[in-house]
This record gives sequence, structure tokens and C-alpha cells, in this order.
Amino acid sequence: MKSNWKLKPSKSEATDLIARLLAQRNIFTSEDERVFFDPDYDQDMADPFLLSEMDLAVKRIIEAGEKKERVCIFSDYDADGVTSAVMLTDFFNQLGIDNFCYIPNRNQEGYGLNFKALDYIKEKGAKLVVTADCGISNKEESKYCQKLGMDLIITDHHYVPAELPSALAIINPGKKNDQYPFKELAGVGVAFKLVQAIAKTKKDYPKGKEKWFLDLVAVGTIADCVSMVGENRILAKFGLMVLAKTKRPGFQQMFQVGKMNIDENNLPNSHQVSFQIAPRINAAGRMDHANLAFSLLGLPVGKDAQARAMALDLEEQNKKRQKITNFITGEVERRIASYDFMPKIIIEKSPGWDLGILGLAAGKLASKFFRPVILLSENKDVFKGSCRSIESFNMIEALERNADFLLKYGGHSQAAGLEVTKANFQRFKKAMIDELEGYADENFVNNIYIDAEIKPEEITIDLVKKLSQFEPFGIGNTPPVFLLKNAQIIDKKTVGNGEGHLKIWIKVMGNSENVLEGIGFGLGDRIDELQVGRHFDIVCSLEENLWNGCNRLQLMVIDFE
Ligand SMILES: [Mn+2]
Repeated sequence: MKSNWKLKPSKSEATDLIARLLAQRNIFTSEDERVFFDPDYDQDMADPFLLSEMDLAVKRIIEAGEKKERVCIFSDYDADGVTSAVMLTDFFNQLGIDNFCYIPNRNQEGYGLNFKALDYIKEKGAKLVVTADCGISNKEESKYCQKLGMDLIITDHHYVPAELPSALAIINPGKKNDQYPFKELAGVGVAFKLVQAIAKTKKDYPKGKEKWFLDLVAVGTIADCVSMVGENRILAKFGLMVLAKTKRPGFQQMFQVGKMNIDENNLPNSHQVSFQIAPRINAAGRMDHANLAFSLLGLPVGKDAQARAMALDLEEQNKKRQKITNFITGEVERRIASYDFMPKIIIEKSPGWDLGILGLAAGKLASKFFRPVILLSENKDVFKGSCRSIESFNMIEALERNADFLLKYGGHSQAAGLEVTKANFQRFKKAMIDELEGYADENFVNNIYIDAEIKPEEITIDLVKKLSQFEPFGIGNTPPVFLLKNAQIIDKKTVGNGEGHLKIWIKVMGNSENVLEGIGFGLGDRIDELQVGRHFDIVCSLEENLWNGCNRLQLMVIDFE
């Protein structure tokens, strides 16, 4: 399938490639550039007390410590929520605050506060509930919490509804009129601001000690796919350094068991967090209960044996999660292959599908077929499921237009959840197919965004070294992608397991190396499109790899024409 190449508009007239790449990331002044490449923890992050009601929250939590009251930390079950919960638990322990954590069961209780959980928390003797990564939309539950005689502090980063829940303090940078300058913090970022504010207020708390929580903050922030700019990038950048030398036996054993090659000399990057660490943490909540990931990451120094056993357990759940995801995507692919046309929207259902996995499977299918996907798990009279979409189709708006058919729905333009009755399903399916009717074929192709055209003489090891300082990558700061025009192919072959990958050599006039090596992962089946001696336009990123003790430059081929 041919991808769509889109050259991002240039925001700078500069001839220097790095300056142009920085301009694309809205970095124009030397001060912006300093913050981007060399941020300062104390200077470049905003005062946590700029978040409205932070003062109320800090006062109440310190008071709970003084009065020896029990505090319950209530978090979400995903990696953002779990890392928040581990951090707050550790921090409250450091302060001597009596606390326990409650994470709801994803498959039984679902997201956010619920009445039954609050009853249980009351029974356990809590006087104060502090949420992390949830709570902002729990209007009724928040009233109930206070009715039970428990104060409530909400820390969250999700969309703020017009009507706020009732709580002693609500900390969310997205609140109307909130003065906090950076709005895109993850749940764990908001919780970390609370930690910073309390640490600042407690004069006996060692200055800067809270920085050791940044390993958790980096993992939660990267896992939650918030933008990797501004304060998020600073938190992630320092956090990845802390993660490399983490003292937590839970992380250490997770890295070893998962063969991740992360230690003091091997700094993890955001890709490793997104594709290796976060899925493992999330697997606990998807397959069984997030408490396993919470307990693992919270284990104190010295508990290596226990950490090992739990990391092995989590590894098992992650494998199970992968297996089920592959099973569901395989089943859908077989069904699609049996159709005599390719549908514009993929809507499939089955009684046996695990609800916790459907979002992942839908995401995989959407990026494979470049079509919106809705997968549903059938359960008697109600089908529940997950949707993932493509850039050109706004899923939540389409669901909104067809809300009459639905029991429940919610989410964003690219990812949503829904419930539909068996009786309404066929009508809903037809309505969604109709939504896509006017969509031409060019909507269903992969878009590749190119940062800049690159000249052969600009491809040097020094450039690659400079590019590595653009890490950590994420939304708003994606790994730079280049277009190298008119490159002559001098050799080619397929490599790897099942000849799945493509290796090429290209001759580049003007580059001192004369010959550049490139690898295209998963492009092995396109080898016949290349003819040795002919010229091609190549879309690629650049990487450095160690080979025979030498640092060599390598093109990571994304596409060619
Ligand atoms: Mn979150």
C-alpha cells in the first residue's frame, strides 16, 4: 500500500538543518533552545502553587499527617494511574502519613470513583481520599464520598466538565481560569506537582529528594501519550535518567526479566517506555488487577527476590495479553479476507473477546488497514466495545451523531468506548457505515510526515549525535524524518528472520562516506521495486549504531519511491 508523503511546512529560512528542525518545534530563541537541550529542574518548571486550590490540598494533607488520620489514594488502573499511586504512597510513607491505596478493577468496576469502593474505603477508616488520574467526572460519587464523612482531594488531568464534582480541592490544570502555565501534564505530572508543593511546604523534607520519583513520572507521562513538549519533556528527560539508575527493585527486575538492557550506562528512551515498560504495567489491569503492577513498583530496596517473582508473574500476564491481542486481530483479519470488498469501517463482534484487550486490538487493526475500527464483545443483550480511528475520521463526533442507538459512549476523536444493545446493533452498524460513505480512497492511506529534505552532504555522524539530543520523543516532538531525493541504489538484499527486512546501499555524491547503508524494517517484501543502478527518493530517519567497535551511521528506511 502506497503511503502519503506530507512535507511539514518550514517555519524557518535558516540554512542550518538543526535550526530548521528546532523551528518546527516552535523553538526560535536561544533561551528556548537552552531549555530544550539543557533544562534546569529548579528554574524551568512552574511553581506548583500556581495550580488553583493547591494550597487547600497541601494544608489538608499535612493536617491529616498531624492528626494521624488515614488517607486513601484512589487511582486509575493504567500506567499513568499506577505510577501516580506508587509515588503518592511512597511519599506519604516518607512523611509518616497513614495511608493505603485503592485501584478499581478494570473489568468489574471500571474507571473512576464508585459507590461500592467508597463504602469499602470508609470501612477501612479513611478520613481523606486523594485521587490520581481520575475523579474529575465523578459528580455523584464525590457527593457520596463527602456524605460518608470523608474529605476529597481530586488530582486529575482529564477533560474538565462544565459542572465540577464537589471536593475540598480539585487540582487540574485544565480547570477554567487555572493559572498554571502548562496545561498538558499527565495524571502523574499533576500528582507530582502536589508532591512538589508539599515537599516545599514541609521544611524538614530534604530539598530535592522528590526528584527520585521522576522515574515514575517519566514512565506515566510517556505511557499516557501526552505531548512531549514543555514541562512534560523536562519531566521525562530527567525521569529517564532517574529510571536508568532506579533503586526500585520492581523496575530492576522488570528490566531483567524483559531483557530490556536498561541500566546506568544504557539510558532508556521514550520508545522503550512506550513499547516495553508501559505495556507490562498495563497488562496487570487488563488481564487481572492493576494491584500486581502497583505492588511490584512499590517494593522497597532489598526486596529483590519478591520483585523477581512478581516481575515474572507480570511478564506472564503480558505474554497472555499479547497472545489474546494477536488472537483477536487474527480472527478479524481472517473475516476481512473472506469479504469480497474492503469495508471503509471495520465493525466486528464476538462473544468471547476480552473487553480489556479490544482497544489494543482495534488500534493494531486501524494502523494496519488505515480504517476506523469498532470491536465489540457480545454479552447477552448488550455489546460493549472499543473504537480506534484514523486521522481523517472523528470517531467521537460520529458516535455523538448516532447516540440514539447507544446505551453509553465516551472518548476522543481517535479512541472511544461504547455500549450498544443487541436490538440496536444492526441499525448502529448501518449508521456508522453511512458515516463513511463520502470518504474517498485517499482517506485510507498511511500519512508519513517529513520534517525536511536532507542533502547527502548533511548526513554525518555529528548530525546524528545532535539529533539524539532531541530525545525524549513523543507527540509534538517526533523523531525527525527526512527526504533524501534521487539516491542511487548500488546494492540490495533482504535480511532477518523470514527475510522480512530490507537492506540497501546507496551511493551519495557529496558525502565523504560515499556509500550509505540503510535498513527498512518490515520492507523485505518490497525488494523487487528497487533496481540497482537506478535513483530513488527515500524517506528515512537517521541512527547511529555500534558495529565492530565503531560508531556507524545508518539510514532507517521508512518508505521509498
Ligand atoms: Mn492519564
